[in-house]
Amino acid sequence: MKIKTFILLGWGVLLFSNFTYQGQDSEALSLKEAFKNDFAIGTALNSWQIEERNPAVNELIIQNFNVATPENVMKSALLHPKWDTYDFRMGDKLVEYGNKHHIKINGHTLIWHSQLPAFIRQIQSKDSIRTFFTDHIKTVAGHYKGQVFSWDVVNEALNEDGTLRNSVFLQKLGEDYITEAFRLAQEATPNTELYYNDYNNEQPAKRAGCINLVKKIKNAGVRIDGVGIQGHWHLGKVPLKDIEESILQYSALGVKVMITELDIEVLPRNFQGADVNQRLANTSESNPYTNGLPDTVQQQLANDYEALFKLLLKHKDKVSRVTFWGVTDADSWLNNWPIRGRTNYPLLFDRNNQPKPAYFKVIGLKQ
Ligand code: 9MR
Repeated sequence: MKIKTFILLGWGVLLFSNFTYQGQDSEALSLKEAFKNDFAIGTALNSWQIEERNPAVNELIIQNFNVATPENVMKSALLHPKWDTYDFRMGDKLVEYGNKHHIKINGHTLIWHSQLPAFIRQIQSKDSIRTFFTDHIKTVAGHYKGQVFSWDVVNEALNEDGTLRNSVFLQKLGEDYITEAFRLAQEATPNTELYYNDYNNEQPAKRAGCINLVKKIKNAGVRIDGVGIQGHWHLGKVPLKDIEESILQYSALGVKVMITELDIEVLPRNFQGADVNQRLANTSESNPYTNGLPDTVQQQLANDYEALFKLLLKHKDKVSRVTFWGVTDADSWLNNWPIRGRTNYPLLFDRNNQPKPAYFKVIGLKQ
C-alpha cells in the first residue's frame, strides 16, 4: 500500500512538473523545438542518464535536446583501459540511446592529455606513444564510424597564451600531432564531422593560437569541420564581446562554431576556465548558497543566459550547436570542481528537475 501511494505520488509530481511552472505551461516548452531553425541544442550525458535511471530527468532530456556529448564514457581512460583492451559497452549504450530518442551523438574525445589510461604513465618511448595514439584513434573512430555524428578529435591542446600545451603528445610526437590526429580520424571515419574543442579559446591570445591550429590543419590538406568554444563562464562576466569576435574570426576560416560545454558558475572562484588540475581550498565563504540561490543571483543568471543566447541567435548562420555541460544543477561537475561538495547552480534546470528563470528567459527569446 505504501509503495503504491509512493508511486502514485511520484507520478503526480512528474505530471504536475510537466504541466505548469510559475503559471507557464512547460509541457509545450522545449529548447530543441524553440531553436530548431537556429542551431542544435545539446547536453552532456553521464552514465545514469544514458541508462535512463531517472524517469523525470529522462523526460527533460528527450523533450529538450537533439544532440548529446558523453560527459565521460568515451574518454580514453574508460574506453581503452589496457594497452590491448577496449571497453565499448557504455559508449555503445549511448549510441543506442541516441538512436532511440533521435538524439545525435558528438563523440568526446579522441585525444586529450587528461583522463588518459593509467598504463600511459608507464610508457617512455616515443614509438610506443605513437602506437597508442594511432591505434586509439583508428580503433575508436573506426568502431563508431557511421554511429556518431561528430568527434571532438583533439581537446584542450592550447595554453592560455596560445602556445601548445606541454602534454605527453607534444613531448613525444612533436607539434604536428594535432594535424596527424585529424588525418587519422578522417581516414577512420570519413563521413563524421571533426572538431577541435577548448576552453577560454574565445579569449584573444588563446583564440589566435586556435586560429593558427585550424590554418595549419587545413594547409596540410586535412579536414577540420568546426571549433568548439566550451563556454565555462562566470556570473556577470560572460565575455560577450570576445565570444562575438571569436564567432566571426573562426567562421571566417570556413569552419562551424559551437558552444560545447556551456555552464555559468555562480560560486566564488578567482580564475576562469576548466583546467581540471586546478583546485581551490575549501573555506567558510566558498559554498554560500547551500539553502538556495538568492533571487538577485537567480535573476542575474537569467539575464546572463538571455544576453548570451541573444548574441548566439544574432550569429545563428555561423553557430551550429549550443551544448550545456549537464542537464540539471544536481549533476553539474561544478558541484565538485575546483572544490568538492559545493552546491552550484550553473544550468537551466534546478535540483528538482524544474526549469529555472534562466530557462524561461532563453526560450522567451523565441516566443
Ligand atoms: O564533467 C567532467 C567530469 O565529470 C570529469 O570528472 C572531468 C575529468 O577530467 O571532466 C569533466 O568534463 C570536462 C570535459 O571533458 C572537457 N572540458 C572540461 C570539462 C569539465 O572539466
